[in-house]
Amino acid sequence: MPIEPARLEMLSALSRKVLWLSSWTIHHANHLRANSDGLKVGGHQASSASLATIMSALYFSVLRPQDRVAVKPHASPVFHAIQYLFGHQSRDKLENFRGYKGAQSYPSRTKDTDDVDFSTGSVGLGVAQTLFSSLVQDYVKAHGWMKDRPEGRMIALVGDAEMDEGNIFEALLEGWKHGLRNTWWVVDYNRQSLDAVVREGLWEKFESMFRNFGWDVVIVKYGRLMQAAFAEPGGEALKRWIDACPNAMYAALCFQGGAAFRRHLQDEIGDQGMVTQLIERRSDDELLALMSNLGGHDMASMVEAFEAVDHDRPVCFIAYTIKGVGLPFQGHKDNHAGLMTVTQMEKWRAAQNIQPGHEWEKFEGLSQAPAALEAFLRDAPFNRDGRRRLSAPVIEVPERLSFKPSPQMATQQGFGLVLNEIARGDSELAARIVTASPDVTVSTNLGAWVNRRGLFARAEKADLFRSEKIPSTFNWDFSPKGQHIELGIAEMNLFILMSALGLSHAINGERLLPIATLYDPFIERGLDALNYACYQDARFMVAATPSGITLSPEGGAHQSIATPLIGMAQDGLASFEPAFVDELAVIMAFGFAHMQREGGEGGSVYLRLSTRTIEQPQRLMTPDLQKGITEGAYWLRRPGENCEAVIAYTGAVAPEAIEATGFIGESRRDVGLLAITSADRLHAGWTGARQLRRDRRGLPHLSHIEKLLAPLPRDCGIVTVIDGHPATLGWLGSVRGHRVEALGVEHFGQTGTIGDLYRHHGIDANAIIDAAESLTAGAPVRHRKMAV
Ligand SMILES: Cc1ncc(C[n+]2csc(CCOP(=O)(O)OP(=O)(O)O)c2C)c(N)n1
Ligand SMILES: [Mg+2]
Repeated sequence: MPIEPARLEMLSALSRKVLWLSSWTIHHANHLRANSDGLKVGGHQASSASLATIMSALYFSVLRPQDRVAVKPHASPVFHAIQYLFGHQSRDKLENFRGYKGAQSYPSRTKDTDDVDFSTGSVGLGVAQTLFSSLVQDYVKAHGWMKDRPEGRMIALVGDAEMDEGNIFEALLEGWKHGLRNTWWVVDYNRQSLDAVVREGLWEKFESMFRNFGWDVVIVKYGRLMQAAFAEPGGEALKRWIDACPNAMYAALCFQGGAAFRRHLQDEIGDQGMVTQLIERRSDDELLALMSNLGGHDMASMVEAFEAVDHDRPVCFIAYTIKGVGLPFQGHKDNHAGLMTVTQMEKWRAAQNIQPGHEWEKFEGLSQAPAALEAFLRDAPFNRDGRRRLSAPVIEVPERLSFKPSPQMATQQGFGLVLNEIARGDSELAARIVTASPDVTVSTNLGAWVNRRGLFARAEKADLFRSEKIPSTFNWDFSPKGQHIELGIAEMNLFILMSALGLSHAINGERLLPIATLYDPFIERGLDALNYACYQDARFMVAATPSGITLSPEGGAHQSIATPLIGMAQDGLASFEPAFVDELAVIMAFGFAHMQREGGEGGSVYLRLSTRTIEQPQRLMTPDLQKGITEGAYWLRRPGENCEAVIAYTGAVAPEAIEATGFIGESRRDVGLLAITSADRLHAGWTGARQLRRDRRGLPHLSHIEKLLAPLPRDCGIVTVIDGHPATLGWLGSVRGHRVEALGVEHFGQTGTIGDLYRHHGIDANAIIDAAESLTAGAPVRHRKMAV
């Protein structure tokens, strides 16, 4: 349906204002902000301008409150300008764009205050997140939790060069497998990347690819002026010329202006009567206006294209645009970091009837009545429900999670056992857990959980092996009530799905407790997505297993060395590496609660687990022990007053640490054994305590690790040992000034038995004994472990 003229007029006026405000925001940050440190910020004016019309069409007219948008990183100023017009963004924050506590360079859910749906910045991730958010919405709906809330559309505004990011393709395939709905991707087809002009004919590749994955494709190439001109005599020839013009040439002519277009058209089309007249009828300015009237800059074309969609199939819009449209560097291949000069800005300001000093006035220079514009904004469907960020009650977590114990177990096995116990019950916790795994469901011990809770799909699909009565350990039935989402082997997808699931409370108003399982080394494959999930404060649990060189026979390729450091360094992620299953059960209970804590208190959880079967301690889980486990450490053998050496270990090397402690104890007066369940929480506690003390707020505050190490004499040595990078625990010596020998793995591994590899990398009992010996005075330790 053609858009009504009155609405079109309002939208066009607001879109001009958005272009102005977004450009002014950047200009202000670069040229006018007081106390500027002299750094130019660049990088936004041209890239933002591309999307001013499309985003105005969406936010001021097409979007509904339940729709969620991932905005291309460099369109952040456009987003903020729109929110400013809505009254959701302050002038102060715009004036302070990219400054301390100002509006963010790239839209940020957590740092911005104007209702960003998805944080973007690392190109590609936000795009895929819309797809997974749509799957999550389907999950919530299939489980009967949508109530009367309407389905939202998940929309991404995508740069054309952004489409190079591989994670987008991975997501497309996954979306196809799951019958994706309600997803729109709008490609800003300005045919420019950061460095240069993109390849010819890219749109055809996009079109066939999207269609191949079951998407509708809508190409919005020509604006209304163009369409009208094509209908004039000679218009066909003009259209042919536009279609044949190479991207770089079109961009260059947009930069050069109307006279250049005229020269080129005349040279290339020659004197062909009607088309020549068509061109001659227009002044240089009119000709430029015509040639830059691509679909993505034409409000009517965009609104009509969006509103024509009357189904829930996924749609890719390819909207032709000009990078930097309307600005002096439009189309220039170097314009990504281009900034308008003060003189250019002055000229543009005057041309728009904006008086000096009135640059931030919302409706300055527009001919429409301010009250009418105000009313139009107020009545925008997008604003109908007020606050769009939802919340959900906390799901109760039992104080303790149980599992069926055995004397010998591995933490990976324990993880499966704990989940199996949860799955057997009918708690709210059990109902809200949703698991996902990139083709390693069974090999990470999720099998028992999946057998009980089933796989998720919108349509029922029975396990054929079961219906054919062929014996199989696993029940692979799909249903809308299933609680496991099986993914293909793409760890990026796994973490983006975690991000989408882990924001369900805020997006769908229904809390989910997502758990991902994967092999520990492949965390690195999905690391940027994991980082972004944490950055936008999504809440989930990652069980990564097997880890380290302990998976020994599987070889060097699957061994993870850096992941303990990643776990420590990743903001928003509390990482744990328990040695025993009773510790793991405590950590998982803590984790489910931690995932639901508000604000800076909570976060996501990373469990680095192992397939190594080790002897389990038979002990009572006291509150003290529980507290030690969640805070990161406890004494497995408490040191006496004259302690000479402490062995501090993490994870699967527990048997070596225990054994070495026994040997050292024969020759040293007093040896302590410190079990470290979370280097991350210990370190964070220590940093936090120092900060508190510096702030001098309240009484002197000691962190958990400071308290644990306090009784040690000054000359006591500490040997740390972990199947991971030694720096993970190496810092322990700085806590109270003890000498440390940090053992760990620093090189890609060999294949072999655990014994071979621990010896090779120097994390076996004898290496621990050697290290303790070198740190302490006295005769050599009498006994060593015999080679087997
Ligand atoms: C993962 C990642 N790599 C690199 C960048 C740096 N970068 C920002 S935008 C951009 C490309 C811009 O091209 P396009 O997506 O077409 O957007 P346009 O500026 O044309 O609107 C690049 C390489 C980034 N933000 N994220
Ligand atoms: Mg581009």
